[in-house]
Amino acid sequence: MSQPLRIAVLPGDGIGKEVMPEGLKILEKAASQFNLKLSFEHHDWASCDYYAEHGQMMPDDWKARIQDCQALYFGAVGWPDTVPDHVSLWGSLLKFRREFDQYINLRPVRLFDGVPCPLAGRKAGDIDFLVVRENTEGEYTSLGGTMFAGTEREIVIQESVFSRIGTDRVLKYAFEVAKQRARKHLTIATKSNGIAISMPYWDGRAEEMGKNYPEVTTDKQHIDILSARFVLQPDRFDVVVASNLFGDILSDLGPACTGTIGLAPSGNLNPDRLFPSLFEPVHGSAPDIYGKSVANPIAMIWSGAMMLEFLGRGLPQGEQESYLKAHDAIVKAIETVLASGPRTPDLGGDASTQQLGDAIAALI
Ligand code: GGG
Repeated sequence: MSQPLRIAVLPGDGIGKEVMPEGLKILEKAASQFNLKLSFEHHDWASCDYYAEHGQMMPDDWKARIQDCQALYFGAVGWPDTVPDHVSLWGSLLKFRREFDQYINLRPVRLFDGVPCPLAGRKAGDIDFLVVRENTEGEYTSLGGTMFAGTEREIVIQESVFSRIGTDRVLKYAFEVAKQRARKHLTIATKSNGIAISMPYWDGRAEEMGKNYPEVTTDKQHIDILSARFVLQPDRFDVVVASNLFGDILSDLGPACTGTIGLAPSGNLNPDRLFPSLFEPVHGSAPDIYGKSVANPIAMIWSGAMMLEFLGRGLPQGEQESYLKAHDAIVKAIETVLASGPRTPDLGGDASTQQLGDAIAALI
């Protein structure tokens, strides 16, 4: 039998600290029910509280502390009252994504039975797609600078980076994922009319990559109309591949169209190397609701299920099944609770974060 899977637990900031215990509650229940071998290692850094004490988001040896873990289970980052958002993000989450080369950010978008949909006439099953977000380059770079600061001639430049390797690998992954799905359709998010160097390049690489996947149909949509169609015609999407910034925006907009961003999970993955990957809710630290125990824990819990599935697939054949079953059981429990169980305020109910976590745990 393999060694226990080592999981670094990093709640981070704000509601990350409230939803994390619910995520762990579910993982521990799943581990006992399905005989999984999980070992949790708890860390209080990668947080603005840590910054307040140490003047940086993470200890100098952060990488050594976690690089032998198979996954990072991450809550949320950001507390703008004390640390500017770009400092907290670049000092933690973006370091993980880059240093561990987690070049895929996989973000499922799904309308569940029982969740009031803000789009008229949609029911469960109508919206079920994946956003594949490029996760290590694109518009998220620290390349650029300022000249003549503080004067009338002030200039601020920030570069985007679209490397051939970076572009091809995210497109390849998106085509592979689309190929395995029933509809086999990939939408390529672009803005090649306005962003006239990097986006035509992105489109051209997509066209080239598509030649290897004749079974996958594609369409290319400018990000503005694509966003409108997320709202007006979400059922037309199957897999959407997008650059770092476009993917970030789409993967908040998509879940908002399915009722609440409080459900949206994500996996930051390196599909070639498998470990360490990072699983986190799409939502941030939500300072406005922190401390009230009203945050929806489902995004954190579903991210945990994604983690079990991803890690399970990396295990020897005989050990995979229990991890995949645990994933399915957690998703089923989420479906059941959303259909008829307690609800947090974002879903129109008055249940607490803990009550929702308890209800899901009871079904596993
Ligand atoms: N749990 C995710 C989180 O804390 N996100 C904060 C955020 O602003 N992320 C930006 C990004 O994913 O690019």
